[in-house]
Amino acid sequence: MQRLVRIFLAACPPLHNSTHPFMAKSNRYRFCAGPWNWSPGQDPYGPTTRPEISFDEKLRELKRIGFEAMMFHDDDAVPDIDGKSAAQIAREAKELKKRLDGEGVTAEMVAPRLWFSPNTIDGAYTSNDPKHRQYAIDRSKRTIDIARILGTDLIVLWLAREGTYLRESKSGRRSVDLLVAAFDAMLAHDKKIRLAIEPKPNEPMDVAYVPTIGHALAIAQLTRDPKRVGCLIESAHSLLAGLDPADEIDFAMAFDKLWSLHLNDQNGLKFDQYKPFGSTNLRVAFNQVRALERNQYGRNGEFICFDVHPFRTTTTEHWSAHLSNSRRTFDLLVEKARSLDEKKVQACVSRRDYQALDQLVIEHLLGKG
Ligand code: XUL
Repeated sequence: MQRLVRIFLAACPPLHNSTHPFMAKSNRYRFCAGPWNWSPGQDPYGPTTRPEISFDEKLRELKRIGFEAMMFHDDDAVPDIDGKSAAQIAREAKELKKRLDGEGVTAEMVAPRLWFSPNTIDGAYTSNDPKHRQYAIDRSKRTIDIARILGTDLIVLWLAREGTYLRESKSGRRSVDLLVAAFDAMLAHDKKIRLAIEPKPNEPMDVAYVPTIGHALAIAQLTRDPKRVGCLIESAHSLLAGLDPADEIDFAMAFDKLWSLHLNDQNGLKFDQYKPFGSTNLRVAFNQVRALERNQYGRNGEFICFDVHPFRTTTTEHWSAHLSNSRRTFDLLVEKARSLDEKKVQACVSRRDYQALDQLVIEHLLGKG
């Protein structure tokens, strides 16, 4: 596959040429990354391989590679949030907003990080301990307060520990009720915010309660204001559920509920790999881009976020390459999606000649038509 990627990239003109035929057409896409995407390289088996860099450096890098927005966990925006008063949190969030405005960078979303605290060992909103469930709701309200100050109405909920290691330890039915109660408390806290649920089938839990977009959109219907509960798709999470992320995109967009997107890639059913977009399966990436194009993703101001990490082997001087490469691959695939000969596609479809359709797509990706 890597050889295929090389051949494919070699067949295309360089993107830094501003006269490139599709640059103007694709400029409605705007790009975003989070501070955690400049990670220092640790994994469960070894320590960091790069020094931490400051938030200021990350912001500079984000701008250097032409991204317009940053996404935040609550404690990316206000570090050590649990030890701070509401007033202090508000003060620090305002300082951050000033910094972002000064750089012309938008805050895309804020997400409560509900998987680090000793209060969320047994889950957050679905913990068996009522004090811990209250902690999760109170912290989510602080996240909403930060989002309001940063000027975004989007709260992303990756339900990291809402599931079980052991099915008998919780009731699935009760967990649905608890999730709805938590979402309702957030919706009541601020009448303008929207919740984007980010499903993932496993990791860190053995089995999660909200594994797919279908689950996310179904639970949205049980809340006090279903219009304000949508979803975020992360490519790897769909792949880990054994689904095609392009289908998840089409499904969410049929409901007008795809409010954010984490593009990345994943080699099979293993740990979450955060690989650069298109790195493992270029054709699956192509179909995600086609789905975004046919649904006009971005028309309401949504961003393309890349939730990718540098390989552990990456050295400091190439620290942003996983992000700029993901964007370059995305742009190239936009060109490929726009230049696919739809008449030929339709002719294959009407003859029911999917063998020819398969080859048409392969050769198109290989630069042969
Ligand atoms: C976890 C993950 C997170 C969320 C944001 O798998 O992808 O980075 O996207 O909390």
